[in-house]
Amino acid sequence: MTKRLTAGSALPDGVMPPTYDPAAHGEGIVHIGLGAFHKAHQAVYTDDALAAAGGDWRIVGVSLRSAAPAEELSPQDGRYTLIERSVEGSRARVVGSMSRALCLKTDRAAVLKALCAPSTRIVSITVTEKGYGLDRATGGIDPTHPAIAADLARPKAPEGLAGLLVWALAERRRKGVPPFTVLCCDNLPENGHLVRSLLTDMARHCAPDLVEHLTQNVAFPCTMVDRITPARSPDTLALALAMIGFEDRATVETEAFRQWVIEDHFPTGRPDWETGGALFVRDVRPFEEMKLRMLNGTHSMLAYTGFLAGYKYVRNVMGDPALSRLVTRHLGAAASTLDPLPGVDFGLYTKELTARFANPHLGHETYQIAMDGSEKMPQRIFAPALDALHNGQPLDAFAFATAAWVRYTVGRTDGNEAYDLRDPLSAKLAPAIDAPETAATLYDRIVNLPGLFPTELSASARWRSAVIERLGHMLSAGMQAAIQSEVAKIGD
Ligand code: CS2
Repeated sequence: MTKRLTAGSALPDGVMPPTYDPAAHGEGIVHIGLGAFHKAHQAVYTDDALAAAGGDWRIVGVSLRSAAPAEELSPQDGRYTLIERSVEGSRARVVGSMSRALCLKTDRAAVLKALCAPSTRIVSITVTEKGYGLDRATGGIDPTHPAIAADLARPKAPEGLAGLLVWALAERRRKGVPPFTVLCCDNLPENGHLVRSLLTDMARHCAPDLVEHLTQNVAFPCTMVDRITPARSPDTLALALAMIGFEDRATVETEAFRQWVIEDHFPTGRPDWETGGALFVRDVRPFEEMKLRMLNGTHSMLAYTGFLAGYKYVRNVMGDPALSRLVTRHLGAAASTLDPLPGVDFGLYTKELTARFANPHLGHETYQIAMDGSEKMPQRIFAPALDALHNGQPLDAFAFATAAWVRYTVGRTDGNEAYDLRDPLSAKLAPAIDAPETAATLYDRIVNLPGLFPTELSASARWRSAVIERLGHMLSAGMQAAIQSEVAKIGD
């Protein structure tokens, strides 16, 4: 029987082990949201920082609901193989920065203890856009979000992110322990500010005397995070076994590229993440806008069009000449809405993104990116569309992406096969309606859902007709035909 990867496993040549002794370093970070992205990104930067500069910064990984990540990692002493896949080939390294993996549901006492420990100086988060329970319209909590509702009802036994962090910050204050820094690593605009406003509102409801402490004494640096990390497949597990000679149920595959831009505001210290290439800046916002609009916006556009055109992976979309032209157009349109960013060449960034999307070794599914559109479209597509409207720039690329998303919410392919929308707003986006809708009625119903579209954008007649015309074509002629006629509009 193949042995499982552990701290004691002798790794073959060519597989990079931790170049430091992980056990000699204490814990300093609790990370909430133990998914593939954290394991491919922040945990790797921390691994590099521990190797280069040391410090007690190992990570206690926590998932809120699923026991699977901890079940995978714990028998492996927190170790896992990171496989970087690029045109140059695949490289494997074993990451040692995760000291323990826990699940709030099953290891509650240990999680709460770690959150209150004076040694915990940072709590970082990747729970995806929908995990926060944020009401976009108010910037506060969404009381209908299941975890927020549960925590409002029982604030002393929190289950969700906002309730848990408010509880932990209150406990630390009661015990005279300095607050930890809250580091949001999800693809949200001004993510630190959003989480501060979420926690402050949560505190208003369940710990009013904490509000001032939260706003005055807790740091919420904003960050831009980037590394394309597909969901693990059976092939990933087989590749890890072939590369390291041990069974690794916690392995993760990703691209070679990675980027992390962080606001340097860590009152209780931080690892030397710059040793792994992180960039510390005063204002993350322009980097964040660039990445959300160019990388993520184009991702969403190509996911809806590509999925409906029958393409499973992003790399297949890039192999379609018509779609790849629409990708280039979208990148250009998104870049035109950005203010110049000293030291960054948007043209070069476009080239890099195109090559990253085309990576022939990554199995990044269009269906994975298509998930949670209602949580992603506002910052990726509607915000730059509004800027383009203000600037008098063409709306075509954003209108096309929006039409593709609205088309996707119908939940049936052009061949009439049903698929699951996987969106927290599924019930509202695709309610049971007897008669098929026209492009106009479908669009109008969705544009009027509260909190999704900026009002100025939805009120624009130019925008409305640009979306409806394209949506009508997608519904009547199918996605393949709509792609062709969109390309014909670009000209040479
Ligand atoms: C993607 C992102 O699934 C998605 O919505 O756009 O996860 C993307 O791969 C990452 O943000 C890349 O850093």
